[in-house]
Amino acid sequence: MSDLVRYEIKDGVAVITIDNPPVNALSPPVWEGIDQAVARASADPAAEAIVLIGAGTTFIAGADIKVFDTLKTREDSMTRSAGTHALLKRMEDASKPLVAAIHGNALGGGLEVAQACHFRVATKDAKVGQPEVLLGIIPGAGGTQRLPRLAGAKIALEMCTEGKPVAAANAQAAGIIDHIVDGDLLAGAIAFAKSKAKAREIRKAREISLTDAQKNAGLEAVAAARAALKKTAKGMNAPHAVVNAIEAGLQRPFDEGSVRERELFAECVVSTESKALRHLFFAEREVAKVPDIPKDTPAKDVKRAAVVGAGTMGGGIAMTYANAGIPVLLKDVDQAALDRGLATIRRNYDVTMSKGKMTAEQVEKTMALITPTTSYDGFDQVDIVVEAVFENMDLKRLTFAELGKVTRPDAVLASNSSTLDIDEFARASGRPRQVLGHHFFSPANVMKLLEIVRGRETSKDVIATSLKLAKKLGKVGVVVGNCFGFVANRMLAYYMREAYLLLEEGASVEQIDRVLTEFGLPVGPYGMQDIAGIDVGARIRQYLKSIGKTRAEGPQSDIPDQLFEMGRYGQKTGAGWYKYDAPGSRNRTPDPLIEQLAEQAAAKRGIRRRPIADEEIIARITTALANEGARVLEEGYAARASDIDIIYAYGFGFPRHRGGPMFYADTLGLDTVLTRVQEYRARFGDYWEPAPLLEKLVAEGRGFYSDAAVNV
Ligand code: 3H9
Repeated sequence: MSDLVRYEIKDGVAVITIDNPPVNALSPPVWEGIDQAVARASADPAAEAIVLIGAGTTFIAGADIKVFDTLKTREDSMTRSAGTHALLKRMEDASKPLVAAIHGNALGGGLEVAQACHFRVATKDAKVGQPEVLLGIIPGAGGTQRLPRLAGAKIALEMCTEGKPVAAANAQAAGIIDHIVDGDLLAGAIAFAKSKAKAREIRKAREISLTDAQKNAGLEAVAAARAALKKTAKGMNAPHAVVNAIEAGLQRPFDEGSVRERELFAECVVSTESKALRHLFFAEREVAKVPDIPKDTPAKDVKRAAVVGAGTMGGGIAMTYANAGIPVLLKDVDQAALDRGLATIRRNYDVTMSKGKMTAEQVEKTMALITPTTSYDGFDQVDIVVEAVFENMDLKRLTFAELGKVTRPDAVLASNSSTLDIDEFARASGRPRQVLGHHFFSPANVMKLLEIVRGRETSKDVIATSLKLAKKLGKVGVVVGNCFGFVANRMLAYYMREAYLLLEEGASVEQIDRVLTEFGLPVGPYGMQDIAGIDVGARIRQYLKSIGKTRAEGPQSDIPDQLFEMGRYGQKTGAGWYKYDAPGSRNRTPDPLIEQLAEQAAAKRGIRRRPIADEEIIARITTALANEGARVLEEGYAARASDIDIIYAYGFGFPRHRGGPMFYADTLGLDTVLTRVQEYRARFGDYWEPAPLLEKLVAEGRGFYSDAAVNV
């Protein structure tokens, strides 16, 4: 038997322990070990029942995701799944009660293994789920067939299409878990198994037959799920595939439904969508491993924090700390500014409460962690200060000089600047080793990305502390270098440049936004600007002009500044790239004025506006991102292409099923991307210049991801 699966007899029960750290993933030897152990227990006269349990902190977090890379074709997958299905049937046919004892997580294949057991017991803090859809696949080990039989189609559909884990108590109410164990899980599971042996009770999920009424209700739930996915799963296949598999299970006998599941799983596992999502799964875990920051670098536990500036960003950052249970001082220059900031925070929490995501008591408790102040009193007690004052170099320098005096020498001093040079603040503070950027994305309490910007002298401890803190704050922290705009906004400038130029050349604001949302972005570039505020970008441009810089190479459109001068700041003023019903409203309509401005801009540039195909919009915008991403990489401002993909997935909602701008470029083939850059250079001018890294990779026949398993 494999070392990863142990077998022992305890109190007359065969205990099978899966011990494959860190999460007991089902690699082929684990599957094999479980199969052999169950067969042995069935034949073992010393065992009256069988318990399957996980060693360490969890039951089973699913199939080993890396193994999917070895499935190159649908046929590979069909063969492998047929083996897995047969194995689970053998388990289910065990001659003695077989009980899954669940703690931590039973996810994906882990929950499917548990469903093939006769009973499931769990600790009260355990969670169960079918998150496969988040990896672009569907449950492939019988989950689409057994789960609806155990929990009903409606719950199965919810769990399989959303992928969210379910708490033990809810899983018990749904019929997935039979018993919650209070106290020692193994002892409770053994006692439960013995009671079932005594009662000679064995329950096979695959043999549960649904009544006609249950089937009909299930088919109604299928139709409702399909309708909902039209909105939520645009451009994705796996959520639809999982509905089809569950539907097949409602219409056909178990074995036939299982064949359909295998077919659908096989289509999904070799798809680009799944490769992209698997890529992001590992990329997200990779970001925390910074090449020159060893794992044992001391990282401080942040227990108290302060935020300077109670504006939109500062308030959102204070909420982020409070939400994580960290007391935070929130400083602004006067009481009026603080009152405004706190009122916004209160409004945000009220919205959360109205959605049922927080109780009134939780809101009060969380808000009590935010202490407003107009002075630096108490700053000598905090482990970190996040500066979120107005984006102005002099003001920020002054703030850092003050922070250098009022905080402890070991306090981390972070700036939320989105564009300014971190090293300038570091110098001003007099403690450059303690200074770095913590670039949050708006709204800071919602967006998961945190760019951790490394200054010239930032110490490794401060970076390690920031990475640990990001996790505690529920953010994905990505370490980036201190270039202009860092990584996210530097690349965004090229994305926006193309969006503006496409408008001037003949596309409309509505077309560009529609094409990009169809591509999978939550909002197009113009809608995004109207939300973020056209004034924000305009003020940054004004500042850059004053120091002789621009955000991106090439021609710059005047239209954004024209809108700014007209006071059209976006949603908040009731007009921007679109017209809105009223200031603050989201109800928008196209505005013919923008067409006029585009006509004027085109005339000024001496170009004739033309109809632009949707494909050109996607091609230009994604090529601009990949080309600039390549520059960021070769200049060393991002450690890995996958860090850029994470930044775009979490910072701008780049469609996850496309894997991020760098992965997407690889799916097209970098030769195609390079050809496009060359073609655009010939058509539009020298500002389209291939990044040397792009040329080098193409010459070497490589992609951004040299690992062939990731390449598609
Ligand atoms: C599936 O089951 C398909 C089935 O239908 C069967 C078909 C036949 N495989 O996240 P963490 C690694 S699909 C391989 O940092 P946490 C992870 O990469 C699967 N590796 O910990 C990391 O490695 P490293 C369905 C895995 O405590 C380490 O474990 N299941 C897997 O924050 C720690 O992970 C899922 O989608 C895996 N399945 O969160 C669940 N899982 O240290 C995926 C983890 O080298 N997993 N690793 O960076 C999770 O959601 C989280 O890992 C979990 C723990 C919640 C379990």
